[in-house]
Amino acid sequence: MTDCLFCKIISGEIPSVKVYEDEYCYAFNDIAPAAPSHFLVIPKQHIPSAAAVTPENSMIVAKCFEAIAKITKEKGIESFRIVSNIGEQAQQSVFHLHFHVLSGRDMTWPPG
Ligand code: IU
Repeated sequence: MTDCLFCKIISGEIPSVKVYEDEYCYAFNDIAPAAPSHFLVIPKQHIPSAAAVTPENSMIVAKCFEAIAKITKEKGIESFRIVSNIGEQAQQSVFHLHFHVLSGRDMTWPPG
């Protein structure tokens, strides 16, 4: 999608600090980290949110979770939180599916 900020990050049009990349996914450090380690894992295919996952594209979501497992293992991160906000009430601000991966501090539950 030409006007999607995360599609522009994937293409390199908007700079990012890359953490990982494969055929299906791209991961980069969040510009406004909410934890000592905070990166985002996004599918290269434009999917607006987790609410738009279908039998046709769900394999890509599995690939994102494989990437999360791989990255955290390589970084030695044993405890972390995965968050995906869907819709404005849940504070989604970029409408390209993304998984926040947060770690490095004590967390609370329920989230705010
Ligand atoms: P949200 O769940 O849609 O609110 O998350 C979007 C995240 O994307 C948010 O944490 C931003 O700090 C982050 N982000 C980024 O890392 N780089 C960017 O160029 C833009 C947003 I735009």
